[in-house]
Amino acid sequence: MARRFPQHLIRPVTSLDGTWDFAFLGEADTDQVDPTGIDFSDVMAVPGCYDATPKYAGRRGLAAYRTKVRTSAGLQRLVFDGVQHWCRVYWDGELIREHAGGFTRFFAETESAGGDAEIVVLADNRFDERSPLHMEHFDWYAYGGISRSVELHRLEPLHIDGLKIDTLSVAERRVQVRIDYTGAAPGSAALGIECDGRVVVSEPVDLDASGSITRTLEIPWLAAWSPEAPRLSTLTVTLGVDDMSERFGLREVATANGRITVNGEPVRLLGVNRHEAHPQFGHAQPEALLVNDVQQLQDLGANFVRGSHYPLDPLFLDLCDEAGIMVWCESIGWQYPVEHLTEPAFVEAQLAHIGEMVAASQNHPSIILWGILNECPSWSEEGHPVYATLLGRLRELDPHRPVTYAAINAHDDKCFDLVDVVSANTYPGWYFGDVPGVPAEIDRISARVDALGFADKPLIISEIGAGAVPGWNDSHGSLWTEDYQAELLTTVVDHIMDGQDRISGLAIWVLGDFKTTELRRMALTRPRGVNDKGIVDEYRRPKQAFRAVRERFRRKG
Ligand code: ADA
Repeated sequence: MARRFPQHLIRPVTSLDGTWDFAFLGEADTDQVDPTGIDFSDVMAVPGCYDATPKYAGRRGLAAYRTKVRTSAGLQRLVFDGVQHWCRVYWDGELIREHAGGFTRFFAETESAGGDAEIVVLADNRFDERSPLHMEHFDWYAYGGISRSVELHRLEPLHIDGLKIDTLSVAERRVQVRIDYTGAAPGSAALGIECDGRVVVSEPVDLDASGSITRTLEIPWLAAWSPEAPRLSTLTVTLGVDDMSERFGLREVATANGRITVNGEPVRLLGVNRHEAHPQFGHAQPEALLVNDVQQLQDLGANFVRGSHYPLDPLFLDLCDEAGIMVWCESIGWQYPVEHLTEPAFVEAQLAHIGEMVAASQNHPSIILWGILNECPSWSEEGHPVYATLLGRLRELDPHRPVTYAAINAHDDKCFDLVDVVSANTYPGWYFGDVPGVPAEIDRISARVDALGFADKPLIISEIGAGAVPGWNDSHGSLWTEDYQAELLTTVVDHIMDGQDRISGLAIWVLGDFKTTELRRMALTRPRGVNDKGIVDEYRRPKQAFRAVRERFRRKG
């Protein structure tokens, strides 16, 4: 995978990134497709999104990818970092995995006798009941394809499935390490744990049916991770003859007295929302682009980014860990209707997706907040139990990070009792009111949240912004001009930085422009078919607002 450190030095791993055989099957009925009989007449980059390429731009339907591998006999694990947005995986014609969700890592496993094998992936970007997490009305274009890296791992019968490192105490440099494994129980194996190349544990362990080993360790040379000094450590586990490494940072996140704290210090989050989209690559984010985005966040003076509205690329998170940029990482969602939100199949799919999100991202110290369901019916009575279930699962999986969601209407929300941090999206001066009214609306939200009884919870303005057609200005400072957007955002930033103490965080909507759904109703309010509330355009060229916000973030930060 494109990461900033190797995860396996012993386990044989082959990157399958490259150019795969490809066929666009369009409206084909997936159940009728014989994976061994496909006419692969084309090629496609992996990672990549087929419907972002000139030949298949905008096409919805089934697509087939094929590659060949040579393996030694034994258990094989294909690791997919993300396939959009529903897929089936075949190994030599045999179905070994089905997956929905797009933005999360999953495995496909099989036993092989060794030798040459053919892998076929059927990827589908249509909106139907197999993909309950995706809906066509979302305000972003849902690209299809194998959008993140793919690897082949040769597994030993006893192998590590996951490694979770939690800070228990920064002051005492104490962490808890959980190793999830499969195989060889009952029995025993040699366990080794090294941190930054120094041995911490070397002992035999008994393996049992629980499939996990937990150790609490005090590691005296660990230094705290903070946004100002983002120090990282690498922990390597060997179990039998398998290994896995993870990078982590010693840090505690909490909430106290209406503030988010990192290592006990209150932090003020200043940043932007960010979509993983590009006109030429869709959701596949080349390394150069991820480096670009992080550089741009740093240039802006931002210390915070909200991953809107789905789990983020693992390399982007690595880069945020290194840059000390704090991250809100959320599950996929955008204004699901109540009937959809309360469907048992949808809730099950969200739970699986949340599990995958946490498993893939939990060791990144940059992630200081987990979120769910952007602008969904947290305003409804029916929504409350669903929010309780999903946020409850997040807390169960990770009791060490605060949880939140972005409310569409903070004045009338019914689920703030369930979160650690209250977050409100609002568009004064854009969808309602005018620029001079912006500070008052922010104050009204703060007052309302307090009046609802949540004055002790930190409050984030999780979206606020205005559209600006890149390069467009007129002498009136009209809507859609860069002037108007810059004026609105400077009003927001000045008020939050100088006039308001209640707000703990600001995520401007949005870092970069991005293509939205082709649905007419939405496209008609999105010039160029693009959500152009970016402070840089879709090719990351700064608009006037970028410079105006930068000046303030830098001065005030
Ligand atoms: C909402 C939503 C964003 C985007 C934004 C907008 O707040 O959460 O995804 O659609 O509105 O541009 O209108």
